[in-house]
Amino acid sequence: MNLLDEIAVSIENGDADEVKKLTEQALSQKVSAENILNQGLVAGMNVVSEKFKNNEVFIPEVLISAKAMKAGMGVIKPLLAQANIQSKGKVIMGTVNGDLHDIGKSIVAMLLEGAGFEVIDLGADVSLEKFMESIKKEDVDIVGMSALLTTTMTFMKVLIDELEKTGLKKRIKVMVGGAPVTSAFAEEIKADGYAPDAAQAVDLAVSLLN
Ligand code: B1M
Repeated sequence: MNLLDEIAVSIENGDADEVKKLTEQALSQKVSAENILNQGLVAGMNVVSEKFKNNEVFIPEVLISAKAMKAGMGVIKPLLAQANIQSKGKVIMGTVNGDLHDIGKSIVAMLLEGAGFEVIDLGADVSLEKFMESIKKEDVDIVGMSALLTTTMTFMKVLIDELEKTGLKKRIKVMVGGAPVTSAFAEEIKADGYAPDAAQAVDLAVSLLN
């Protein structure tokens, strides 16, 4: 097995120490950061993502693998910035105002990152002002909102209305998700897309930008 395959397998195994060690080893053997990213880290995370989609692994395993991926990302991130590698797109993610549930949102953010998107994770309980400030500051392609409470999912329409009012909705796609959210609700509030889980959220983000 070559080093990049070993990195991918270690991501699948959720072995952060091994991923970090192998990533450093690959760099010392002059493997490019881009190859490590695509053929090692992202390849491993893609396998986990597929298994998650097929109910072969579950949330704890995804979180452990995502943490392992982050260990490798930490090693190559400075080099990727220097190499100016094209990201798939820039996504702002947040759990909506008044809602503290951030586990699902974080999984979506990690899988998007694993798939090659640049993700700005605003965390949980994100106010309209904070969303708008970041959207205006960063040249984002997609805004992702997560909500777990029936009482907070209504915030999603508030942000979409604000994006429409400010003219930003014309160039920014909005995706929504979270346990109480449905595709019918997404359609009603004029979101561009809804995904029921993190793996499908990645597919959705890719399709929104194509
Ligand atoms: Co809360 N809680 N909680 N809670 N909590 C729920 C959501 C609830 C269904 C439990 C219940 O009553 N059966 C219920 C909501 C009822 C409703 O509104 N219909 C509830 C309640 C009522 C509350 C409080 C009000 C309780 C209280 O204080 N009385 C309170 C509210 C606090 C607040 O937010 N203001 C509260 C608090 C909490 C904790 C803080 C204790 C904790 C959250 C910890 C944290 O997140 N850091 C918590 C938890 C853990 C839960 C449950 C048990 C689990 C949620 C979770 O993490 N699921 C939940 C019950 C349940 O869902 N079974 C419950 C796992 C996670 C991976 O799934 O977030 O759905 P999920 O994400 C999925 C998909 O939805 C999708 O991908 C993810 C991965 O596949 N997805 C997206 C998510 N975001 C997406 C975005 C996308 C696309 C896909 O695009 C942008």
